[in-house]
Amino acid sequence: MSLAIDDTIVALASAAGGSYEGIIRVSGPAVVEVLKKIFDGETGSGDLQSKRPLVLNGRLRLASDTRAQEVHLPALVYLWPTSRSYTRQPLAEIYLPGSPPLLDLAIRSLCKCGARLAGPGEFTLRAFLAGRLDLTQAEAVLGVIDAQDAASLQSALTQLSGGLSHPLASLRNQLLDLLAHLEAGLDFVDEDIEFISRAELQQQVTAAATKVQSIADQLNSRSETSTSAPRVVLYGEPNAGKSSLLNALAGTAAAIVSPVAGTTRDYLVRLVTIDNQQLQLIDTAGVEEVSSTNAIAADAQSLGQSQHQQADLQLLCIDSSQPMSPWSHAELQRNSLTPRLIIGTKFDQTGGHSFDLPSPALLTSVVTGHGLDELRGAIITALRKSTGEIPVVATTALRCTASLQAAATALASAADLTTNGASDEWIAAELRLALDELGQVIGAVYTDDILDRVFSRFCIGK
Ligand SMILES: Nc1nc2c(ncn2[C@@H]2O[C@H](COP(=O)(O)OP(=O)(O)OP(=O)(O)O)[C@@H](O)[C@H]2O)c(=O)[nH]1
Ligand SMILES: [Mg+2]
Repeated sequence: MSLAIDDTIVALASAAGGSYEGIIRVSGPAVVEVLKKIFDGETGSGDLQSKRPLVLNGRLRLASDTRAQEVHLPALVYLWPTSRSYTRQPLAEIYLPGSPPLLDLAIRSLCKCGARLAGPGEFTLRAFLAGRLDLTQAEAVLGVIDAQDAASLQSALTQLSGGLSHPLASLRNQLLDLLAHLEAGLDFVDEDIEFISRAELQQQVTAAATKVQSIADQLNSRSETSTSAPRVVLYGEPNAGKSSLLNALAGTAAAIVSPVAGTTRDYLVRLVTIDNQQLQLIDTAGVEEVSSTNAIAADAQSLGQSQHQQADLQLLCIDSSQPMSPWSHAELQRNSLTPRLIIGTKFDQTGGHSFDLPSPALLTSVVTGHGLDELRGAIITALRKSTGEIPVVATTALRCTASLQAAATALASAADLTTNGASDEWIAAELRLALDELGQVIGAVYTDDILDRVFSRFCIGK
């Protein structure tokens, strides 16, 4: 990967293959000179100091390999002639008829005029090197391009607008201030001048440690799941109506439903999209005491249990047409760390009066459809609350979890050292470690290896 930014790069920016229009992007100090050699056109309106590009209408003159005469192509050029561009250097986007051989010829001609072919992600790399984006935002650009559904697009856009960078950058600034105080104190150690009180130091370091740990935990839970769709697990006693509810929400008869208690023996996963959010809806075997001689039932119980533990959201199903069982009573009392919704099923059989369910229970019926829309809404609201405030794209979670955890650990030990009256030097060393790790996340500290990992996944032209 080339970190040079003083040559001028060119690449196809639109999707490969034939189309009505193709876009070629050129960036570098020589953009204007390169264009002058090959483009005839009039300068449209535009203000050099504006962030808006100049719009040039004209023709591109290309020397054909097969024909003696030049090929003249109608072209529209958007030109950012100063540093007010994506890459913070002169940049042009050339709109041409989208024929692959013509676009190819245009790119080769631009190379003959002084540009060179760009590598993968090199435009975004330049934006990063110029300080326009940090690394998490560069990854978000890729997240936007790769987004498969509205939810992942939303995460990528939030990250692009600084969702992860802003809290991390302000944390780094705060830690840099603390470090400066400590280091100033070290310089005057003989005079016994204190630049920051121990109590203040302890309070700030502990707060930073907690914050970084919580971000690390969020990223960690994100990178562990193989699919980004959150897991919503239906559970409850046999015959409570779990499989019926799965079928109703999934809109297909995926799970077997029957009046025989203990119908579901396995677990069943269905991908469901509600309000543009994709989720995995998981049906489990009804919870019951099973004798150790019934191996299938025992297996069903342990499979259900493990799904239940891995849930992002649990849906406790209780038959609202029956008096509440001791199991349901006990289950309702149990504190659950995982967010949970309580659903009173079979509402159509209650004659409008369900048994004594607690008030936040949602009453549903798969026969009349009662409460199903409310349930869909409640699932989405609960998931948005439970998946944390900072959405991140999966590649960032994978790249940064270890760094954030290392930063959190260093800060926790800095907090311990402060409490135990250790010397400022030790505390400063831990702070430096944390700063270095946080710097790697946003790219304030980077190595070629880190840049390679981030940008090699990009396609050429981005
Ligand atoms: N009237 C009515 N019957 C329902 C409703 N939901 C489920 N049932 C019936 O209740 C019985 C049990 O439903 P299932 O969906 O199989 O229950 P389950 O919780 O999956 O049961 P197990 O798999 O055995 O744990 C079936 O006969 C369903 O037709 C409902 O909303 N209204
Ligand atoms: Mg079932």
